This record gives sequence, structure tokens and C-alpha cells, in this order.
Amino acid sequence: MSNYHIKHLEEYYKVYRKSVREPEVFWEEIAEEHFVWRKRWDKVLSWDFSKPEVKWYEGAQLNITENCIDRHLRTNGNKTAILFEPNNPEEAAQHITYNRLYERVNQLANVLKSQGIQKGDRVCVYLPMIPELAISVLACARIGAIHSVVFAGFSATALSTRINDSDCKLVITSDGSYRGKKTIDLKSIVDEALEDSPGVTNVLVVKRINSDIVLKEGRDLWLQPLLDEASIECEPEIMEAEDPLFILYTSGSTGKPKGMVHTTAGYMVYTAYTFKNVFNYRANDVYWCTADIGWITGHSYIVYGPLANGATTVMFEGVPSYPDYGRFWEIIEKHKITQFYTAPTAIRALAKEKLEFVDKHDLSSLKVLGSVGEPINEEAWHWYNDNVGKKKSPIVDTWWQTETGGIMVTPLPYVTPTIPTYATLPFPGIQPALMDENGEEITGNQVDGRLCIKFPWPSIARTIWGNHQRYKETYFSAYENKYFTGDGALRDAVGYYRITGRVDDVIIVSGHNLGTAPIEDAINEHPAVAESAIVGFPHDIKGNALYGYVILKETGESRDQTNVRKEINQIITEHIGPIAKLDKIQFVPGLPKTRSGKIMRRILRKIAGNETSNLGDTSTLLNPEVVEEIIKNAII
Ligand code: 7RM
Repeated sequence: MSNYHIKHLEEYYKVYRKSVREPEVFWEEIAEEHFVWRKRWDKVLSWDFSKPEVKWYEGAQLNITENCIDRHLRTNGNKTAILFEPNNPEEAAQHITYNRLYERVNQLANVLKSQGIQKGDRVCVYLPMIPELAISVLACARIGAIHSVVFAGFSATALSTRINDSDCKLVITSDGSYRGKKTIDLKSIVDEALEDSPGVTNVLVVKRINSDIVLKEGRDLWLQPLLDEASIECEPEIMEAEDPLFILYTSGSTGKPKGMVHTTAGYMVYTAYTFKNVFNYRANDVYWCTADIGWITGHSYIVYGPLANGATTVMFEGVPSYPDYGRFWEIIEKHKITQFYTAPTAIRALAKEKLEFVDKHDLSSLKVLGSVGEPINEEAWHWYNDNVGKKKSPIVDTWWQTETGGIMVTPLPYVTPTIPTYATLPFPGIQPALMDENGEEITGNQVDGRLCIKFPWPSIARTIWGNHQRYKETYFSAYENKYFTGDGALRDAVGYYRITGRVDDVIIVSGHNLGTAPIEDAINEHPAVAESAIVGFPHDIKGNALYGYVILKETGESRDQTNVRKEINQIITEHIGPIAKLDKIQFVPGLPKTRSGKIMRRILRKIAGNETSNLGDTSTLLNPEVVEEIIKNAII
């Protein structure tokens, strides 16, 4: 990519205004300047949010891996593309150069082909944060297969649901993974998942922990011997601009997870261009995003965005607490990290530990700090700014979503003056709108409302896999002709945005989106449970934690409540994963309901947050006596 960055605030406004007045010219110039195309587009944009349909760079042909790998070889072949830092600090870091990445991606692409995978087929990737994860993603893209990465912390049931929803034919996994002191037996989770996923015909297994695992005849193969035999050349599949690149699942407030579909050209353009400007990326930087590639942040800002810029991107296998709470800071010093991108939940966890863990490391290489996943509270912001950035590195508080593909509202470092808790200004090309309850746009400043986007941007998800109707209902039906984000926001006197949080039933725990419905569904499977309602409550480290109100069935026999609590969390772990475990479980005689039978979660949220002095409007409440009873026994 060319070296051009937005350099000061006036220039930002100038660029922003152009992106709104002439969006097609704006995005055409960026596409022309920064990428290699096999065929030029016929039309930059066509769109209709009422269908909804969005197409960027129609008619163009390309392969995203040529942009992320091949084109860097001539000038930067020996530069490190992926810098792998293992869980165990005694194990050597691996520097995978662009030359080597090219070979490894092509080898895996050839293996996938030899297993019968073709353009358009879905491949599920269920791997820990090892280089093979990024390589698998790129190998799929090389041959036009659609990757569906499932975070390796998800349970067998969650994995199976996702595999089945998108009809994956093949799974790439490993014998296990390292996480801090623990080893996790991934392969047996896959085995269990595949009992309910008969469509998977092949499993490729990466050897990571050298455990004794069983390979199922005719289905499972060790990956390495196949790679050893594979050619290091693989012609890239020529893709249409709007061909799907990947599916990534995100939980909704109701129903099963939504497989968000991202397509090729627009996603590439937007992630690459945002990466460069939001992180002020320069040629010799060593960039580290601590997310897992199982989330959108990892897709866009560990793999595609950085590699499209020819950057060095760090992949860390471990956890911030192993071998001690200084691990992040040790890695920053060791690899002279220039940009560090993490989540508020991690910052809060580390801020709780002794400052010595930070102070004993030289963090002077840092130039930009990033935050993503949930609102960053003021205390965490200051801790990050003072102790990590030493008040010299700007913090970019980046607001975006799985559905948006790339960063939407963010400061630009060294350009936008920051204020803690404000994600500040829309990125060029992004046109936010705040809406009131009657569906009217709220204009002017110092207002708050529901955050919508009123014009398409290149990396907007195009559909929900297999369910376009649900895509329309979820994102384009609340407000006419606008994309609804599900978040509330306020706009201050100078036009800065502050995201205030979800306005639906999605709870963000440690930066992970959890829908209440699937958790409730899981709990309700316990034989002793009659009904349940989950809400979030503020938590020092996780941002939000889960509070469960559970009505037990009256079976006549007394049950040990401690055991039931444990069993409920076990069921949740099996169905969703340990991430969705409840911190507090209160057994209640009933739930506050409206006359039409809806649970009044607002009241439950107040109780869980210990704000019972003002419950707000309770006029529609059917059973006030239940509320009093719940308050009396609340766990606070
Ligand atoms: C990238 C990612 C999306 C939801 C989103 C928000 C919340 C994310 C911020 C934030 C306030 C931020 N994708 N969110 N970033 N809220 N400030 N900087 O997290 O699909 O997993 O989550 O996360 O509620 O709608 S996601």
C-alpha cells in the first residue's frame, strides 16, 4: 500500500466530507491505489437497504491472498509476516516470513484440494492460536473455499451447530491446545461434535501437544505428512468481488447463532485501509492484536488487514496471566511491539495486579494503543494511558461489530484528540445516525439515541448464511433504510460518539457477545429448572457478568441448591462454553412479567446491579409481589 496517511484533524474532516459527498469516487481511489486486481470493477457500488442488497466493486476479480501475500514477495519476501509467540515463554518464537507464508499457505491449499475441497465449499477451522490457524484461513481464501472459524473455546454442541448450519465438509483442528498451565483436548471435542455433524467427511489434524489421540479411519488425517508431500505452488482461484470470503458466527438475542457472511473485495479494501490509518501503520512496525482469530477482531486485524499492508502481525498462543501477569508487557518488550490492540476486560484484569509487572518492562517501543470489544470505562482508560502508554501513546477506542467487518467509529492516532470513554469520530465513509423511539433521526449534537448507519460501507456483512430474511429483520427493519447496530450512543457537543452499550438482550462478557436466549435455553434443560432469565451486571474485570434468576420445578423432593447451581453451569459449559457460566444464580418463586407475558428484564437488571431504589415504570408489571421477594433475596 502507498504510504499515505491522514495526518491532522483538518485533513480528517476534509477526507470525511469527501467520503460522504462522493462515496464512490472516494472508495474507487482507495481501491485503485492500494491493491492488485485481476480485473477492474464495472461499478463501485450498488445498494438497496430495503432488500437489503449491497454490492461493492461489482465485476472486479481478485484473490485476497495475492494482496496479502504474493505482492509483498518481490520487495519484502524476507520480512516477518507472522510472528508467533508460544504459550510457553521458554519455547522459541517463530518468525514466518512472507516467502515462507506463501509456501505454507499454498501447501495447505493444495492439501485441501486433494481432500476434494473446491471453490464455494465451507471449511470449519477449529484451532488454537497457532500459525496453522492463520494459514488455514488464507489457504481457504487461496482456493475460494469459505472459511468458518469457530473459536476453540466453544463446546462440542456449539461447534456442531455451527458446522451444520453452514454445511461444512471438512474440519481443520489440532490434537490439543496450550492455555497457560492447562492443556485442552480439542480433538475429542471435535469427535463429540461430529457425532451430530454427519456432513463432515474429512478432518485434518495439526499436531500441537503430542497427545495420544485416536484418528478415525477414513475420516481423520494428520496434516503434516500431507503438507510434506504438497507443492509450494498453488495458483490462486480468481474470485468475483462479491464472492463470499468467510462466515463468522455471532450470537443474537434470540434463536441460533447468526452466520455473518463477508465477501471478498469490499472486506479487503475496508480492513486494509482502516488498519493502516487507525493504527498509523509504518513499514517497520511490529503490530500485536491480542484477540483470538476465532473472533472478527482476529480475522480483520490479525490476518487480513495487517497482511494486506505487508505488516508484521503477532500471534500469541497464551493467556495474559501465564507464567505471570507480566506476560503481555514482557512480549511487548521482547518483540518491540509498536501497536498494541486489546480489550478493556484484559486491561481491567491486568490493572488489578501489582504495577511492578508493568514497570519492570521497557515499553518504549509502543506508539499506538487500541481498545475494542466493549466500552472502555474511565478508570481502565487512565490506567492504560498512564502505565502502558506512559501518556505518550494515543489510545484508539475502536467501535465496530462482527457485522461491520471493520472499525467504524474511532480516533485516528496523532490526529483525533481523545476523551476517555468516547470512540470519537466516524471513520471516513461511515455515516452514523442516532434514532429516537419513534423512528426519527435525531439531528444536532448533545443527543443520544439508537445507533444506526445510513449508508453502506465496503465491509458490511451481506447476509446471514441461509437466512436472508433474518438478516433483514435483525438489521434493516427497526428503522427504514438504515442499518441498526443494536447499540445505544450519544453524540456530544463536538460530534464525538460515545457508545453506551447494547439496547437488546445481548450481554458482552469479557468482550464476548452472549445472547441471553441460548443461555436460558441451555439452563432450562436441567430437569429441576422450570424457567430462567439471564441479565448482565457490572463486573470489575469482565465488564459484565451473568446473573441468573431460576425458578425450580416443584417436584416435592428437596434438592441441594449448591448442586443445582453447579449442574446449571455444567450444562451451560456443554452447550455454549465456559465463557457463558453464571457468576450468580438466585432461585426465585417467579419472574416479573408484563401482562402480555414478557419477562421485564429491565427490572431484573436493576436488581442484579443493586439499583433497586428506582425500578422505573412498573405499570405494566403483572406480579409486583414477586419483585419484592426477589429483591429480598438478591445476591449482591
Ligand atoms: C469488534 C467486536 C460488537 C459489540 C458492539 C458493541 C460492543 C465493540 C466497542 C463496543 C463500546 C467499543 N465485534 N463494542 N467495541 N462498545 N465501545 N469500542 O467487538 O460483534 O463481537 O461485538 O461490541 O456493543 O455492538 S462483536
